[in-house]
Parts: sequence; structure tokens; C-alpha cells
Amino acid sequence: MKKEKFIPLEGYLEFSLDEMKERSKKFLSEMKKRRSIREFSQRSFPRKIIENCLLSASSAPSGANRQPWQFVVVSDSKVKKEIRQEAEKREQEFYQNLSTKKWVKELEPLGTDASKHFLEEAPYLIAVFAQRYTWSENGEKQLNYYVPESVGIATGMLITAIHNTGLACLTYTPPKIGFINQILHRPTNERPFMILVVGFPAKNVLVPKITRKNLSEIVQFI
Ligand code: IYR
Repeated sequence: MKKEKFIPLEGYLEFSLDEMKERSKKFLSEMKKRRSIREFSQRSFPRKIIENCLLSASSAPSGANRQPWQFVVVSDSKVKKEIRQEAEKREQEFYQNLSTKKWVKELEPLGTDASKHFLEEAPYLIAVFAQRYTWSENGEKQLNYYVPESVGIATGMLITAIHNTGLACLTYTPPKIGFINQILHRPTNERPFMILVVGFPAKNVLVPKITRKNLSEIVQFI
């Protein structure tokens, strides 16, 4: 190990076991309040808040520390409209298509349909891209590692940061998502991962009555 390339672990804080219990409980109660919403207020907020959330996301671990994520933040109403139009075209096909009939049926409890008005109403859309490969400084093609895992973790951290900030979001994955590259002029090494719709909840917004799995359903201790 080349020790000169290492630095002391700074910023790590050890808590007492009681404090740890308390902190984990408090964080859980905060996270339990996170819900995906589909009705946004049109009220905007400073871009700096989004920038901080993105930097939190970018602190995620990644394969070989390649940080294979790229974000495009859209607040321009013309671009949002274009994304909505293209997404709704594909959603109409999805909701009418016989091959997706069973899938559409299973979505009924969520109350979703082909209308994606939130894409124009929310103040910010964050398009998340996964870089399958990048170019090194000398122009060599470099494969990235564990790309979906890395981008998935970063996106989860972004959602957590957004929630912690006091905003709400929706993880939106339009069918045949490739059109996002054309609209946002992203290169072909970037695979669109999802769109995060970010903003304040609309007044009196309703959310589906869903439950979360309990501990015994999601974990085994061995
Ligand atoms: N993209 C569609 C369908 C959809 C799919 C899943 I999986 C969801 O959890 C919700 C919706 C839509 O957004 O309506």
C-alpha cells in the first residue's frame, strides 16, 4: 500500500451507544415521512438547494471511485414541455398496449395514468444519467464499473437529501427513456437512468394508501 496517497479519516464522529440508538430512531422517523408525490406546487426555490443535494448525492460510493453519474437540472419551461410531450406519447402507448396489460393493472392502486402534468408543474426536473464508459485525459476509452449499482446509490442519496431539505420528489421512469438524450443533448455513453421530479407538494395533495414491509419480511439475521 502506497501510504503517501492516504490521509487520516477526518470528520468521523463516534457517538455513545445510547446516542446511536437515538439517532437511528430519529432518522428512521424522518425517513418514514418520505412519500413520492405526483401533484406539485409551481412554487420555485433557489438553485443552490438543488446544488447542495446534488453534491450530497455525489458523495456516494462508486465502482473504482469513477463517480459514473451525470445530472441535468431542467427548469426551462420550454424544455420541460418538450419532455412532457415526448413522455406522454410513450405513456399513452404503455397504458393502451395489450402486452403491458397485467403491469398496468398492478399499477391501479397508485392511480397513475398517461398524463404527466407534473413534468411541467414542478420547478425542477433532474435527469439522472449513468456513464457506461468515459474518456481518460489521453483520450482512451475507460469502462466504468458497477454502474447501475453506483448510480442507484447516488440517486437514493439524492432522494434522501431532497427529503431532508423539506422538498418532495417523484422517481419517474418514462417508457423508452432514450428520447431524453436527444432533448438534453447528452452523448451516447450516457444511459438515462430516471427523472427526479422535485418541488413542494401541491396543497392538499393525496398519496396512495400503501404500507411498507415490516422488518421480519425484509431481513433475516443469521
Ligand atoms: N411509467 C409509467 C408506469 C409506471 C410504472 C411503475 I413500475 C410505477 O411504479 C409507476 C408507474 C408511469 O409513470 O405512469
